[in-house]
Amino acid sequence: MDSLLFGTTAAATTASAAVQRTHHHHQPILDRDYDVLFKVLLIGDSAVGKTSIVDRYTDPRSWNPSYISTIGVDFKIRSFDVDGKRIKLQIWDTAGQERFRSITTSYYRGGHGILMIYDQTDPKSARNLDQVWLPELQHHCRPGTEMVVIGNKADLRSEHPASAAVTDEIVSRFMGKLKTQDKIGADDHVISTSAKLGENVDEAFLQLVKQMMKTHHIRAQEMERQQEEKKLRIKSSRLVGGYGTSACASSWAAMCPSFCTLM
Ligand SMILES: Nc1nc2c(ncn2[C@@H]2O[C@H](COP(=O)(O)OP(=O)(O)OP(=O)(O)O)[C@@H](O)[C@H]2O)c(=O)[nH]1
Ligand SMILES: [Mg+2]
Repeated sequence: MDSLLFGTTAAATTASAAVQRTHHHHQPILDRDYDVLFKVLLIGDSAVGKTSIVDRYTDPRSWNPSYISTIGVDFKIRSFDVDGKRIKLQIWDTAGQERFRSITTSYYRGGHGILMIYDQTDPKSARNLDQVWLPELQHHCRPGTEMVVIGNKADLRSEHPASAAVTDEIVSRFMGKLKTQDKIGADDHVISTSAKLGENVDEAFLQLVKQMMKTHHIRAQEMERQQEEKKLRIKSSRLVGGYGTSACASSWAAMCPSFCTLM
């Protein structure tokens, strides 16, 4: 009787430990504070206002008129809801200075979306979209990375009308090129922001989120389809005794490597 009791208790303890382990194993997924995680990168020449834009976006009251050049990469977070889904943005604010290039480009690969930024009164920053930033992006980003072009410092246009006109000209040629190469949609246009006045900053991020959501949605559907196929394969493999599940799972992960970060 004693041993039976003892046995039962021991079994119960083991079972509850197993439950706890299972529970513990699943906890990080249940406790996560988002449905979708997007990694967003800001790129563009030094001093175009990347850090000012991120600061405005993550803290609406922030504005710093003095220029403190970013060293390497900075990192900020903002979460919000879209269509009942909790979206979390991991924002990587890269340094524009060339000496940090090897550090900053190592972040491109993990990005789901890119904000490409120039200064509306600095023709050189616009020329470099084509000469520096697009090649960097093509070289280091995953295919399918979403992109939005931002013209910052809209508030300075009236002070520098001549350079603003030259910059506009360069950018419209660049946008034309992106469209013909299908890098952006036919209706996509430059978003004009002023980090100083806090104008259009939220809209710029929202535009990118919309584009990333579309891609995400397509990926999610594709995953569901593949999962269904996998179930069918497992069923049929039980019948014929073929296919290992783990082989299916790993080829599935290889086909969609970025999905772990999305879901
Ligand atoms: N007038 C005006 N000034 C701006 C605006 N955005 C940024 N600035 C100023 O431009 C300077 C450079 O801004 P940052 O945000 O540091 O530029 P950055 O692109 O992060 O530069 P790096 O970190 O070197 O790549 C700072 O003095 C900002 O205050 C804007 O919309 N209007
Ligand atoms: Mg910066």
